Amino acid sequence: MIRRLEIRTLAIACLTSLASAAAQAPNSPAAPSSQPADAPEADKPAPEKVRVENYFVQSRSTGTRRESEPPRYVRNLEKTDWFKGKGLGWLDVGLDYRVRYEYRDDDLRRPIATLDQPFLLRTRGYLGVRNRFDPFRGYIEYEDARRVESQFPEDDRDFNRHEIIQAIGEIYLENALGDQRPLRLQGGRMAFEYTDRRLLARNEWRNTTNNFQGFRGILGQEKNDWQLDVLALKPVERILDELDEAVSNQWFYGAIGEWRRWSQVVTLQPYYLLLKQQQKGSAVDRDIHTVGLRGYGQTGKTGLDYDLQAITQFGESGADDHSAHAATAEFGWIFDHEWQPRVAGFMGFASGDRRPGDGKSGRFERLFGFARPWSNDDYIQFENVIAPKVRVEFQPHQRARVDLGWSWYWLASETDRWNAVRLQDPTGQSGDFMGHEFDIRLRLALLDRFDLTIGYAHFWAGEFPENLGRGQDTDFLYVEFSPRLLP
Ligand SMILES: [Ca+2]
Ligand SMILES: [Ca+2]
Repeated sequence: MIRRLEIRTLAIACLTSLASAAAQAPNSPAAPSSQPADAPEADKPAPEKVRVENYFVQSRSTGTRRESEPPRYVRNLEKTDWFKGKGLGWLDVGLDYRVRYEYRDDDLRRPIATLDQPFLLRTRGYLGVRNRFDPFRGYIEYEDARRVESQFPEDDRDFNRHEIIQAIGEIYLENALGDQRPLRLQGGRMAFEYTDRRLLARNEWRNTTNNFQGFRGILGQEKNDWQLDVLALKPVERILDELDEAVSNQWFYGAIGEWRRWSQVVTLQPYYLLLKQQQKGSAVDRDIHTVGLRGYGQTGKTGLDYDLQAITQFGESGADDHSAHAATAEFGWIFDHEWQPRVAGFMGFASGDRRPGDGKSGRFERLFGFARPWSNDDYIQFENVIAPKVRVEFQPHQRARVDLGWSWYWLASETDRWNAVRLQDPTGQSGDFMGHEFDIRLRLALLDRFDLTIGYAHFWAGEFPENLGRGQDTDFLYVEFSPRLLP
């Protein structure tokens, strides 16, 4: 109870400081952003046309940087050493490899407490055609994901051999909505990330990739002052040794807006998402509506940045009425020092279900998000959780970045499940403290084409897992190499 009160005090303090930050924010009209956009597409100069102002601002909050489209490992052939000047600027090509050694001692997600030391191997390839047969464009991405040296059975987190994870046909109308405001209509299989990646993500940390099949319309582009993306898709089920298939009894719809006109102060992302599931086997009929608003930005030269989000859900889940909520808030400060240290505080909440069989479904539906920013041990998902965090990051060298943090985790409802660890006490007698975690990571760009990441996390189990027989601490160390294959 005392901890709950502390959290409430912390949340109030967060909101109060937001209000004062907003009051201090410069009220100037938006100027174009000086920060370059992620996407290679957006880097493209606009010859013979008035260069459109770039309104895009990247959030500084932890782990929320979206993968670009095409992904970052993809290069335009005109910009590579080998193919420069060969007239191949209409071809995007990518080759990517990653190997990660993991030392996991007493991983609570496993049914037994033991040491496992797997190697995770991932190979990806990408080919994209644009600017040549416009308005027709096409993109294809291959992935091979596998794991060796583990004592546990294969699963779809680590394995998906020889799979086409994207195959998109596109109609691209460059100035359909105004100068440099394209309209893109896509059909096929696709992988993407939206907002802060907590609800929709490719899941870059994991060996396998989230993807969908269906249709997407993209109105505008990243540098425009507004953008609207509409989705009508079926999630793709990963099948280990066979070709993946669209989930037959699910549809996923969405409308995701971005308002960047005021991006010097705030970028606003309102969105509506609908997951429709039909009864099949043990799956019940579900209609889960999600309405959310995220706002992030930086406040002038104060060094303060913020990232705030509120989400509500309603609908039906089987015979139950669904009503769930979630919110996240992060505030960071960058100090004036050559290492650019940033100190941040985060607070996250997602509701849990109060009581099984009471006709109400209260557990937040996490959809298709990226769980990694919640916990380095992959223990926490965006449901039934209260999680405050403190983080520090700095850059001691041009080629080295360090970040570390401490996180605490409580169940939002002590009668609901801790899903990643598969623990639940419907009586609520086992407490609500899941545990706390320290993590540290060093990222090195060793050579121009070779990245090395070393990370460590320690998890101290709290009263909830202890009372249910899983009170072991967890040590998790990893070393990850990823060479870029195209010069
Ligand atoms: Ca497959
Ligand atoms: Ca219930």
